[in-house]
Amino acid sequence: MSISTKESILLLFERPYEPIYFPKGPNGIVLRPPPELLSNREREVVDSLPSRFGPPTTTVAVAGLPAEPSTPVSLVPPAPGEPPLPDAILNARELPRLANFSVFVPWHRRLAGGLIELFMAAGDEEELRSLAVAVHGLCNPQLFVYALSVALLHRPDMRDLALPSFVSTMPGRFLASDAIRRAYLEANLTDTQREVVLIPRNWTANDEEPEHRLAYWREDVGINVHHWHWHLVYPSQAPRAIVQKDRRGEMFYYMHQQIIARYNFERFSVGLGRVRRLGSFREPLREGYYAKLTPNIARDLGYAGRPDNATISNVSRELERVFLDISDLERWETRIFDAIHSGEYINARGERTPLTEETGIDILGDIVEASVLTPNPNIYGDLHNMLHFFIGTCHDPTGKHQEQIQAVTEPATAMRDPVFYLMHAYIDDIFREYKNTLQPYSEAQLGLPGVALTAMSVQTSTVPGEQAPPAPGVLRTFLQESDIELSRGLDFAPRGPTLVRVQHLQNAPFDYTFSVQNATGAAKRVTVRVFLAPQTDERGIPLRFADHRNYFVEVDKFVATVAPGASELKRSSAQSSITIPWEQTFRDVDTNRPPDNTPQQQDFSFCSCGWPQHMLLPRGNAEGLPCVLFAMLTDYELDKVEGSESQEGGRCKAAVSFCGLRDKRFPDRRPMGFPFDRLPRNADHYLRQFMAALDNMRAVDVTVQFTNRVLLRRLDGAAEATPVTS
Ligand code: CUO
Repeated sequence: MSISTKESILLLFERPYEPIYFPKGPNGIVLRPPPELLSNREREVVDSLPSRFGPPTTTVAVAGLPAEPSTPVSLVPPAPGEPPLPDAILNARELPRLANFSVFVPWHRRLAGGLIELFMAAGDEEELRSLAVAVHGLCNPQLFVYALSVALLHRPDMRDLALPSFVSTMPGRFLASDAIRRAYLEANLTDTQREVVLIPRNWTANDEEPEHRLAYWREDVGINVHHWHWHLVYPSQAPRAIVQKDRRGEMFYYMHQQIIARYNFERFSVGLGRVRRLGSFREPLREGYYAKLTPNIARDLGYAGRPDNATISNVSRELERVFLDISDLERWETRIFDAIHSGEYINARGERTPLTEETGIDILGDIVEASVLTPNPNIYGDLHNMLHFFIGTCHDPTGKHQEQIQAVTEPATAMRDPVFYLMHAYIDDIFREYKNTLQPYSEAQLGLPGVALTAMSVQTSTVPGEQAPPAPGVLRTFLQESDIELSRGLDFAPRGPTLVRVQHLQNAPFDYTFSVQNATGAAKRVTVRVFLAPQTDERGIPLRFADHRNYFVEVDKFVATVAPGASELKRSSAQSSITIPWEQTFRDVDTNRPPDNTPQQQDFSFCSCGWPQHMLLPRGNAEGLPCVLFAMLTDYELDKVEGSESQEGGRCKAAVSFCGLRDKRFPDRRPMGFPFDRLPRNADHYLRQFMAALDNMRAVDVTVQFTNRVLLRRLDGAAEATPVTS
């Protein structure tokens, strides 16, 4: 069996804790590193491998590091018997192989940034593979997977590669450790004896903890994969060309703001109030959390838990090289608020520079996050990343117990912890404070003369197992069980398919119909913006627009042409600009990969960024949660961005609103979240008054009704008619 150089690079994601020279892939390919990268003992092991695993079909000899690499090699002379290695690898070797890696840790970010730069600079596929093999063999596997993933997503020559789902590569970050342990037991059985491993319910807490009502949402594998993937597409430290994506800081603000809005919507669905905002760095964190995940399968060191009412302390952890005080966070916060209220920030040269209406939110996003784009790290520090770290080490702030970080300190797991939402609600509040300093939108900015949205409706398709479709305006959710293949991530286990079954929220597909009256006398291109929000607050009291706007979640945004006169636009929920289908989130690259050199193969990797389709809607409740569906038509001529005309982001289903378009500018000139990102002109107004004089907007009442039935996923992805339980 032959394998291309490129495809053999993907094999490096498989079972990342196993030594590099173990057989990989369904065909047992062995990537054999050059002898100088192996110790004497390893060389002996490599020679004995064919008899240990049965004959591998192919051994691929990987070239040594180039004598004159495209990347700078270390100036430090190698130790006796060691090959000369690039600086980035020498530095990365200082992170212990079995430590947990996180991009929220500045030292880890620097190590990753160095490796990404190294991988990006490799002259060709062969050189990239040699470097990747060297890093795989010598460095921390979590760091390796992160850095190589970012590089493969951004190298032009690798864009047709389909990265495997991270759930299958590193299942310990996404699935309960108990299920992983049972998967190991199953993996030891023959193919016919193996059974699907069921993920236990109520694994992380019980109903005594009110926040546990939302565990189904926070611990959803799909939203956690989305968050991890988003941080891969938007790394905070890497070569500048990768970090400096169009409106990156604004995207950081908007994507996370939408997560908070969605979380609050979900809270209302289960009868909880809006999420509490972290008010002070010194207050007790009522919400404890025990993730029960073992991200590092080779070593039984799970993420640490956090008891109820923990408080953060000054941090002095040699383990991650972080030495900071709470007063540092407070100083950064004060300076950020100074910038917001004075309308000026201090740039790298120490000059006061205006935060303009055009780019202010983007710069503020860079400052608050903070990525390498932050204009003045001495002044503004590293507020958001360090909050993840301070909270996530509050159980052992000096590291004297040698305890691991908590789940909240790593993007792949942070969204599982209730404290993530307190913390990001606080971050969101900073951005809102800034947005509140901007002029409210005028009618001219909000309107679209001559074009009216005269009616809007939604029709949900028949829920499997029911006789008729729901009434118009009723959106439907239920539970579903789906299987995920894990064997690529079960280091040291026997090979062969091993499945786990997860239970998750799902929604029935639905279609929108928009009736449009175009009196301009000519065809008109419009952007259609569609949002959903709860009708009232948690107590059932109508929300004034100034507050209501914070609960609107984007469900779609698309461009359409409306003919003169009356016409209808149709759109299906599956086309949403924020979501990707289940298959893209959990892609099994061995069985679902598009044929080589086909259009479908292009951009396949980038396609994995997006909110999962099964989480498009909030859960709702049994009676039907009263919601408002809002749509707005705007003039595409004013929205469009040169060079980003295509909404579809290449040849895959793109989640443009959350992930942008690959190598293009963000395809909508308006502020992200428009028109809900600013205060209204009249603070006392409600949504209907905000819309009153504007024919291009419409809001209709809908409900989201949840049925507590579990349906099984058919092989074609649809839900089975027969429920597993009812
Ligand atoms: Cu995504 Cu704080 O940035 O979690």
